[in-house]
Amino acid sequence: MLQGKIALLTGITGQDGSYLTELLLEKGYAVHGVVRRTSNLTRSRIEHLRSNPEIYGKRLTLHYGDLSDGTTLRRIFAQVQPDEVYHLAGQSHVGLSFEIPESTSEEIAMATLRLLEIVRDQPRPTKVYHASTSEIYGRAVESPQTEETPFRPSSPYGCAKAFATHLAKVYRQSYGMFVCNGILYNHESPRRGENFVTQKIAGAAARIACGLQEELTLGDLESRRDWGHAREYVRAMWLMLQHETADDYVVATGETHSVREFVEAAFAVVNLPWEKYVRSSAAFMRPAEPVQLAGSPDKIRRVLQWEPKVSFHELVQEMVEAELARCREQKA
Ligand code: NAP
Ligand code: F7E
Repeated sequence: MLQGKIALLTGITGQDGSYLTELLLEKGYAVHGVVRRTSNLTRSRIEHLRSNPEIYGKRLTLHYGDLSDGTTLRRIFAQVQPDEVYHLAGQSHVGLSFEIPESTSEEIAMATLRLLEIVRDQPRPTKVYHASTSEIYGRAVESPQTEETPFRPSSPYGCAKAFATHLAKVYRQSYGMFVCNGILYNHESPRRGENFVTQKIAGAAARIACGLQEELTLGDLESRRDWGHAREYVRAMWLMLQHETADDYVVATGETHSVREFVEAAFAVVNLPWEKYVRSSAAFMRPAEPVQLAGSPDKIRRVLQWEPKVSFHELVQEMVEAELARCREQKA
């Protein structure tokens, strides 16, 4: 167990933030998280940690802050003096980024700049993990993509992340800062936000099976993604900051599946014929889609000995079963 390290997380209430917090607490870290002041105080993904008196207020502390509020972020840094910063916060929905491009770019691109500037001013070296994404490759020139593949983003989200990823490299090269880009491909779990396709499908399959929903409307069923499990991907984030040198790593399974295959697998878990319930509508199609997003995990396997173990079918099964349990609770 590593004693005494202090981690600061932005995006602690998100899917990845919640799994990473669990991992860091297990490893003996004191964990600090930045949370937004919102009208809804429920932070469901970390509620089990917040309500545990052995953890909350002892090894887990939450600070109010917003990515747009540089003075507050600076104050939090001064109080916490983190050894490691995991920058996970930001608008993370690609489809939505076409509707709210300005705030998406602010939260992703400018906020990362703001955070790197704060880290640059810290009195002692602070390691930074930046949550980059496969979306920087967009209309990729090759498949699978590696750390060397040129950036060709195809959405406002991808453009903002490409800026932030490049900036992280520039700060590493120019100021010798320890900054790593984790170029993560889609990773899912029962904690995935409900407007991402996997959770939408898992939730619908379960609710239809329980008689709580009648049909499911999706966008492009032929779209393909490289899907892994979030719990495994946050371990990759941690490993990057434990290595002696800062670098960028693709985190992926190397395997792709279509949205249709996800639907088939999810409805198979509840033993229902998906064709009877699922339809496709232009309303959920995007102005542009990346092509052939499949990542090569070769470098991270070789350098950090990380590899994904949860299979596509295990992931689908876990997500649908978690949704079935929720439905049963709702009905009880
Ligand atoms: P998520 O579930 O959508 O969580 C996003 C987090 O960011 C939430 O904690 C959210 O807080 C916080 N946030 C958003 N805007 C903020 C602001 N202005 N100030 C402070 N906090 C703010 O995302 P995720 O799936 O965990 O992903 C984590 C990061 O990895 C994101 O940057 C995402 O873009 C990136 N990424 C994700 C994937 C993936 O497949 N999951 C792949 C590659 C990269 P609230 O709870 O208050 O909304
Ligand atoms: O879409 C298609 C959609 O929204 C996956 C984020 O975590 O991963 C995520 O971005 C695919 C796309 O994830 C629906 O058009 C069809 O082709 O689940 P998604 P995403 O856009 O890949 C990357 C790596 C990130 O960095 C992001 O933060 O599924 N699709 N029908 C649909 N998608 C949604 N959301 N809803 C549908 O009804």
